[in-house]
Amino acid sequence: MILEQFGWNGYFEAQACAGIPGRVASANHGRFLVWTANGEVDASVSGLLRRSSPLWPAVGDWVVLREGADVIVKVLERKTKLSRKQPEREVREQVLAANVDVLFIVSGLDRDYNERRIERFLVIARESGARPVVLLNKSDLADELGLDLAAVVARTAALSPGTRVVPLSALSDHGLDALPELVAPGETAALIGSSGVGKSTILNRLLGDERQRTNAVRAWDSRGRHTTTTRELFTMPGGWLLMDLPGLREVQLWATTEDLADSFDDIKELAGACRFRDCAHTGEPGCAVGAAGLDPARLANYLKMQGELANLKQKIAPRPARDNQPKRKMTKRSSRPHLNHDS
Ligand SMILES: Nc1nc2c(ncn2[C@@H]2O[C@H](COP(=O)(O)OP(=O)(O)O)[C@@H](O)[C@H]2O)c(=O)[nH]1
Ligand SMILES: [Mg+2]
Ligand SMILES: [Zn+2]
Repeated sequence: MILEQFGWNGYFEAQACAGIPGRVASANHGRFLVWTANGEVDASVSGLLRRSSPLWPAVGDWVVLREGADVIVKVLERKTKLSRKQPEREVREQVLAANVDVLFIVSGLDRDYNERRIERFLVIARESGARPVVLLNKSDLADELGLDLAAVVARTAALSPGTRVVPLSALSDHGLDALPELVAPGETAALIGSSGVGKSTILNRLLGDERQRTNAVRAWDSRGRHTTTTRELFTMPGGWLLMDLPGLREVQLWATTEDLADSFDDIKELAGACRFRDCAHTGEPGCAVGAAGLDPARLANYLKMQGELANLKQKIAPRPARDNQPKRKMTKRSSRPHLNHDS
């Protein structure tokens, strides 16, 4: 069955309902390129879904189209969901991608390499439910940059014990063979990282002959005008799928403090031995975390993200209703979020 080539499985089958199932291969200003068993459809979202559903389709989503119309009437429950806090003042979740099984966190070994950013992406991955793999691209530049590649790999691996770190060079094809082995047929992987780290180059190399498929595709904008957009989801030789996400330099967390703690196993374990149960690990007497001699930058990054998440939790906590307060004037909601390029 062709849908299986797009990642369809029992999890989604169990939710199927009347209509035509399809997978969102790209999302662009309220228009969605949807793969169905009968081919590609350029779809919009039904008025009812727009008004009533908290789920707005994201790339990777399985959706249901109304029979005979290019309209999405339902978004199936997601297996995993990659989110960040929308980079605006409003405290809202932005789903970057849905149903990703493996998250390739890509760094360039040139100026982009930043352990703190990798730690942040690891928390995002933890929250999403996808298995993270760290890719250190542009290994061909290591000599030129005076880097000891093995040492950088070891340092990166120490950020998250158990997480695979793969050095590679998309330019010279070196190390790329490791990637397909990390994703089972029918599974979906996604490439995330700053702009310029080589995500599209990696995708093109893995596609081989089919590399022209990364070219822009024709699509329609929200006013029905013809535009071009970039496809985001690709079927790969070997039967897996790969998603190329736009460059994200800044990722504000949309996660819980538990996701953070799980992502920093070392700190979590040490914290159990702190004298005070609510120790903040900022110089308290008997602090086992402070005494352990961790990399201060790693601890500082942990504490920074912890502060960010505490703040987020406070902001999204529902405020107690007060009947005697004057009703707030309704303000027009901004249009639904779409994935914007940050860098
Ligand atoms: N030296 C070197 N350059 C690379 C490598 N991979 C990608 N690049 C270059 O990095 C630049 C950005 O690549 P691109 O794939 O567009 O990055 P993206 O923004 O993450 O999609 C391009 O000029 C690529 O040729 C690599 O392995 N080694
Ligand atoms: Mg790109
Ligand atoms: Zn402590």
